[in-house]
Amino acid sequence: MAHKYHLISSVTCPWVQRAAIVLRTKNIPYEITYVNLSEKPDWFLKISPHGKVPVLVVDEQNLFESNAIAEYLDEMEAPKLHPEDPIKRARNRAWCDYVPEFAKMMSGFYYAKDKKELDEAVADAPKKLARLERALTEERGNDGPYFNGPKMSIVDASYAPFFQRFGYMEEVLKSGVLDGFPKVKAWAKTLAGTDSIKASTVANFKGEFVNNLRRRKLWAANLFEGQQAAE
Ligand SMILES: N[C@@H](CCC(=O)N[C@@H](CS)C(=O)NCC(=O)O)C(=O)O
Repeated sequence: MAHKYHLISSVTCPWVQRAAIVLRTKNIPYEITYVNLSEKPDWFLKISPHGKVPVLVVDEQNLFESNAIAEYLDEMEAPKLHPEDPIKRARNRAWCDYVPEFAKMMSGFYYAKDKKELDEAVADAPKKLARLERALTEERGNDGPYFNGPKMSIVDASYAPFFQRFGYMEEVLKSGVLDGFPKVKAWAKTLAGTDSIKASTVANFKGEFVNNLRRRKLWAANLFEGQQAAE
């Protein structure tokens, strides 16, 4: 019998988006509920051990942590996104483990409190991007366009949310930091054009992203001055 999936989300969360991309890539129908993380409802606190999204309610049971959710979905639902080969699969998992470090670097761009912090984030980026460029060169042995080759994987689902937000920043910042990493740049472009990734957020996601910067009074909001906010 097909399982019933209910994703508990917040609009701009990249970790929820990882789960949503996996669900969409596998064409799994799911219900979604958005919670306000600044006023967490009691029902949410009861089902989320860390008080964080995502939570995936599977029938009557709750799963938390985006990586565990992605792994569960890959075990349960076809098609498999992890590679068949155990070594490749373990290496894919290792690159998923690198996401939090990568995310810290990328979010340094939009969570910077002032111009100095943003400049530091730009200066720090090449170190992390070089690791990914090397991974894409050494892991793949083909022209992609995804992390392992022609097929989407959990690695793609995990990095895509951060490249998407970084892409919005680059539209206005134009740091050109990806230019030194052609494989990463091409990968980010592929992810940005992938339907299951485009469908994994609310429709006016860029507006929501910019609203969030404004709400949190982050320095990067200045870069989007004059751009229309989300409704
Ligand atoms: N390691 C977690 C991170 C999830 C996370 O940080 N979620 C944020 C929203 S993007 C959250 O729920 N924050 C609320 C809080 O920390 O109180 C995962 O991968 O699921």
